[in-house]
Amino acid sequence: MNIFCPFCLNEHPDVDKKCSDTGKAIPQTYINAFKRGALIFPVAVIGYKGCGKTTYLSSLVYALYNKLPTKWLSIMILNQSTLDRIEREYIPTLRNGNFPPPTSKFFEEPLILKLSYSMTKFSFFETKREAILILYDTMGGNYDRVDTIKENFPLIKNIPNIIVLIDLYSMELERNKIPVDMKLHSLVNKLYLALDDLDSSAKEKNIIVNFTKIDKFWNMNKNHDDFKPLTEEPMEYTKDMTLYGFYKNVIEKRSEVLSNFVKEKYSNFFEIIDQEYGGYCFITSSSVGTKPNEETNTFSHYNPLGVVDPLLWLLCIY
Ligand SMILES: Nc1nc2c(ncn2[C@@H]2O[C@H](COP(=O)(O)OP(=O)(O)OP(=O)(O)O)[C@@H](O)[C@H]2O)c(=O)[nH]1
Ligand SMILES: [Mg+2]
Ligand SMILES: [Zn+2]
Repeated sequence: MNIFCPFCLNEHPDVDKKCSDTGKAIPQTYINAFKRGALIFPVAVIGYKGCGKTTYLSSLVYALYNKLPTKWLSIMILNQSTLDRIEREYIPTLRNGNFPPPTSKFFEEPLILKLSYSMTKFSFFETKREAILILYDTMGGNYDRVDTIKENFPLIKNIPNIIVLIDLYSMELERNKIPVDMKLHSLVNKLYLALDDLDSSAKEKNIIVNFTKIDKFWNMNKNHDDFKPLTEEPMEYTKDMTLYGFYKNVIEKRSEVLSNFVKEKYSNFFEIIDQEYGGYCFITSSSVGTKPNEETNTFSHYNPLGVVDPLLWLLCIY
């Protein structure tokens, strides 16, 4: 039987137990889950330099352990390198109120983890499911040009789910240099061209637009009509909701509000996503849940908000 390899995202015979491309061992737990029919979700986190990708991924992992009701979902880490990164880098950094250093590799070795969850599509019908997440952190510099996307992160061609992180507040501060709609459009435009050149296609990708660092908008006057949908805090995940029956609706309703906002304000960006990409969803998040001290780049209170929404949406649509 062929196994979908989490490292090169191609197939290898299961008896090989390692990736012939990278030489890395494919964990037996991964192979077993694959054979049991676990859903596989390769996900890339992309976005301009400093938009918050590494902080977001760290917070996402933290939130999977600490913010979601275990009634919804439980987690297993599938290899030592993922455990190392979580235990030595991601969690201690955030728990100390610090941010991660800038990413210096074009893309990091993926985090590989397994989620077990129940999908209650109807109140009387509960199905247990397994999903394997293969999460790729990437370097922001990749997204400056079409050729750097192609050369530095060609794996994107085989990754069906893309979280585009956007630090809208910073872009708005710089709008005199370049209009925000153009800067946003440019990112998905370059990605579109790179995917075509790599013999893939934007139409095959689910794209989740994540307006991150949303804490920066919280102090804004709530009546400031221009950015109103961004001044609201993302919801906490609470036990009394079910993953499918209720929370999916919450995400999709919110996405509709945000998509109207984007359509109105950043129409070129909206149209390329709406017309040229596959499924899409808009969300907001704050990886730290508080406004950091700008001078020291540290924060005292850590409470990630909205960070699991992209994954929950993906789990619900498959
Ligand atoms: N206000 C606020 N600032 C954030 C948040 N997340 C990240 N930041 C800021 O953004 C900076 C960059 O975050 P990173 O996660 O390193 O960004 P990145 O996209 O991984 O950057 P590269 O790896 O260099 O492309 C941090 O040092 C913080 O100053 C957030 O949730 N809220
Ligand atoms: Mg980074
Ligand atoms: Zn491989």
